Amino acid sequence: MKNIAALQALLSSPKSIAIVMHQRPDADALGSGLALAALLKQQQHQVRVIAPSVYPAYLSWMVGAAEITIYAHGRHEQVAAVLNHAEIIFCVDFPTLDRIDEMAPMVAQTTATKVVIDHHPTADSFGDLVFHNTQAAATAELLYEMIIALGLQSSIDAAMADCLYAGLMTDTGSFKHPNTTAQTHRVAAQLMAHGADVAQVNRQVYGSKALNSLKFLGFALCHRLVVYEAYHTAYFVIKAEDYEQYQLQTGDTEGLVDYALSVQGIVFAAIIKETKEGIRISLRSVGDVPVNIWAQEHFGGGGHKNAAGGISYLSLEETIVQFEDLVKAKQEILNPHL
Ligand SMILES: [Mn+2]
Repeated sequence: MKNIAALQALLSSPKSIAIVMHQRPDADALGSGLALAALLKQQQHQVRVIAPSVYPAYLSWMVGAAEITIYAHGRHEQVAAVLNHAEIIFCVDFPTLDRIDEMAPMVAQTTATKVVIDHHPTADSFGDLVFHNTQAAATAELLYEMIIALGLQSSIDAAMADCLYAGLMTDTGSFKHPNTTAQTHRVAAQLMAHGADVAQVNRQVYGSKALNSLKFLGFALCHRLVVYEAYHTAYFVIKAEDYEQYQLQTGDTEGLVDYALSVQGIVFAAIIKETKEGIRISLRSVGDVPVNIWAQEHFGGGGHKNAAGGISYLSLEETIVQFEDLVKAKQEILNPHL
């Protein structure tokens, strides 16, 4: 594996290490970051894990989650101190620094060796040592391969295996998205051999929903779903008042977009969400509908070919118009038979 000898050399003596994941971390970012932290701690490194913003409550079972420093919780100075003190900064599950928002300049200006571990398509990767593989279904898959290449497989315990398995499971939609490969299944099998409790991870991630979030799902399907059959497109518009009415927490709209994509004949789905930071857009597609390019072109974002996101600073109404214009402009891709 390219760069692995350099990483091995870097880690050959105890170091002060910061692990940074993307904002609003998902199970892959969090699971990979925490598994890496546990591994490095075993190797006598001093490790701190930083998240730009809060992680979903259904991931709080992950080993070390409680010790994560969350920048958005007023920990600006603490985060700056950790980053400035670090000799190595691992950047996990994001390809460009804008994914860590306000923390971007703080990471960029440090003298630490930046090690990127990621699987998102990108034109310009940053970092001194880059482990980047868009064929990996999840960062967790790539990280597992790195651990093997480093010769540290015997260090993987059940708690770490659970974290990595959660990343694999969620980034593949439970091993059903087209990013799922034979290698993904091999890594999953290895993680089970290392003690990953598949039923328990499933239950914690998918089977521990707050009742209000399920009621919200019913409401959103009845009142917030728009289906454009002619364009093979379906999307949800989630208003700020919906968050309040259903007391939604971070992660409560996770997976909602898949319901739009599961409608018969739909190849393009979206959630348009009113948030404090702006109008967040999540895009999903099936087949040859490149939503990462559309997210980049129209909403300043990016991601994978079939799963991407971005943000709009227009009003909700204007963003919906912009989205509908996009759908119309792409009608030949969305409906080759029009
Ligand atoms: Mn990922």
